[in-house]
This record gives sequence, structure tokens and C-alpha cells, in this order.
Amino acid sequence: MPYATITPAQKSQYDRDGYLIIKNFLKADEVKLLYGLATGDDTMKEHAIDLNDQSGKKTRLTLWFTPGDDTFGLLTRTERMVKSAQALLGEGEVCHFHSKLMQKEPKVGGAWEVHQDYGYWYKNGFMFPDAMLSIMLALTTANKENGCLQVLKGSHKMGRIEHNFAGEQQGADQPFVDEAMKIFERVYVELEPGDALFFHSNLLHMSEANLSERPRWSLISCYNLSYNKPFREKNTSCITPVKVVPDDAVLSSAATSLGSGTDFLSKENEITLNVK
Ligand SMILES: O=C(O)CCC(=O)C(=O)O
Repeated sequence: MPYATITPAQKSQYDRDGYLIIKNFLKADEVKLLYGLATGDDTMKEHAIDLNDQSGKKTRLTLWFTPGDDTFGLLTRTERMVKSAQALLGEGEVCHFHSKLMQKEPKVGGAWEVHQDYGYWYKNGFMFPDAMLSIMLALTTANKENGCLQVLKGSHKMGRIEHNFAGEQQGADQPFVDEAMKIFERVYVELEPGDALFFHSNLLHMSEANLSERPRWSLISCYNLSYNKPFREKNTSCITPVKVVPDDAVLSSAATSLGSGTDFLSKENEITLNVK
């Protein structure tokens, strides 16, 4: 099977709905490799951050900025990731803002408040929400039972909403959320391992806690166009064009985890810089 590319119809769908799902964006062997590395990697575990949701459940993630030559770095630099981001974001040089491994463990994995990613990123001084998107890659099955992502279809058209702290996360201003819930369809984004969800930085989204017996792990990679220079962000990966590698690099290179020299986010920075 060839690697996926974005068609004009898919681009129109993204523009209309604020999100797009592509099934089997990763090959089964790639998922196996990535999930194996993710779950077996001490560096990834050492740099995991636990954020409390409103009920005190933990939302665990490991976040890093610069994509290297390790297997995760290569994945985020593949033609398929970068070209897809380019097709959806339009003209400009595609840069990797950050990637995060979301580790939603059985019974303990916490909820995510209703928010827009740009609700956070605006505070880093990014000026252009249309130049930013996220790609969520499912490493395990994600469904209603284990707290899959939920999106409010078309809500990116509202523009940025004010965000305030809710637990250790940030949530969109509640009266706007209440109204948005009446207007937009709430979609449970159920994914199988290897499926990809692309979503606009202003799309309202959330997830519930994982009360099931099964983990829900995913990788979320966020991209930005280089002209969108944030005036408060100190990391430069978001304005450094990605050095693209061929699609087969993930499987054809030696399997390696993130090195200890990786620029991981620490909890102190997360809270003060609103990076998430
Ligand atoms: O993975 C999840 O459940 C939510 C993640 C999320 O909303 C985000 O990273 O913006």
C-alpha cells in the first residue's frame, strides 16, 4: 500500500470541519515498532509529566521539541507527515513545533478539558492560528470506553476563545463552551492503531478519563509554518523548517528511542510557558 497523501476533497473537509481522519496512516509494522519503543523506553518515562485534571486524575505526557534521528524524530520528519501538514496549512515552510506521547493508562488516565490548542499557543505569542495544526497518531485503539478524543465539528470557525486554568490544564471559557455544545456536533474520534487525526489549532476538543482496562496511547505532533514566529516562545524548532526524510525511514533505519540530549519539556516550563 502506498503512503497516504491529502486529496483536494480531504483538504475541503478539513477546512469545513476543522479535522480530518485518515485510516491506516501508519503501517502495522510502524505502529508495533513505535509502541514497543514508547512503552519500553526509560528516557521517555523519566521525562513524563503528570498533569492533574479537575478530579485529580493524572494526564501523563512526554513532550519534546526538536525532531532528531531517533525513530520518533524520523517519523515526524517523514514526507507523509510534512506533506500532509503542508497540504492542510497551505504555503510556507513546515516546521515541527513539538511532539508528545500521550499515555492514558487504564483506570488512572485523566480527562482533558474542552480547549483549543491555540488557546495555549496564543499565549506563547503565535499570531496565526491557521498556520498551526496537530496530527494525532493512534498507537492503541482509542474508543469511547478508554477516553478517545472528542471534537466539536466545525468549531474552529469560532476563532480563539479565552482560556483559563482548570486544574493544571487550561480550559476554554465555559459560557462559550456551553453555547458551542448546543451548536456543533460532538464527534467521538474512535481510532484504530495507525489511524491519524489532523486537526486545526482552533478546533474545540476534549477527552474523558480512561476508566477502562485498556491503555490509550497516542503520539500528537504539532506543526507550524515558519512565518508564524512566536514572540514569547524560546524554542526554535517551531520556526526551523523540517529536514524531510523518506517515508520508509521509520522502518529502514535502526530502531532508536529519544536520546537523553533531547529538548524535553519539564513541568515547570509547561506551567509557565503554556506550551502543552
Ligand atoms: O489525548 C487526549 O486525550 C487529549 C489531548 C489533547 O487534547 C491535546 O493534547 O490537545
